[in-house]
Amino acid sequence: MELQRTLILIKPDGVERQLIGSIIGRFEQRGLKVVGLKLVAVSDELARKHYAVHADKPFFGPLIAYITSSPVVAIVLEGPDAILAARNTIGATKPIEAAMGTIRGDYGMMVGRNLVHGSDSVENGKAEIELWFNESELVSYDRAIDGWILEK
Ligand code: D4T
Repeated sequence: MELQRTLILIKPDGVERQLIGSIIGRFEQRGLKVVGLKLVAVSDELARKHYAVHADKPFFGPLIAYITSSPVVAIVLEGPDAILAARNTIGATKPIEAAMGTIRGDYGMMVGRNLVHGSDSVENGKAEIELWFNESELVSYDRAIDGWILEK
């Protein structure tokens, strides 16, 4: 297994429905480590950069309106195969198709209100973490000592 990082966003519906703690809890209980965490009021520019791959899709306009409608929680998680572990914890894109026990399966119904984003590849994860976080906002987790390393 490869040690990876993934960018997680708790989207506006998750924040508005006061599910921040429950959602972060799912990842923590699974064993993924939080190495970055902040509340972000998303600008139109940041939203468009994050979802650039969907720029020509019919749902792009509503998607940008949705992600900029309330603050989001941006999180960097680290762990073995973190990309796949997080995506399996989140569940299928359409909540109606997501398995029970996943975040989307347990809390959602609508694809346009699907609660959480998780990076879909190591490469995209790196680019997304760079887009949302400065290096100084991230800490490292040392599995050998089972603790976070704080560089001051
Ligand atoms: P994100 O990127 O938010 O983690 O979602 P997924 O990785 O699971 O799914 P995606 O990239 O295909 O979709 C991005 C985003 O667009 C919304 N969406 C998607 C939508 O509103 N209508 C649609 O038909 C699809 C496919 C939901 C997630």
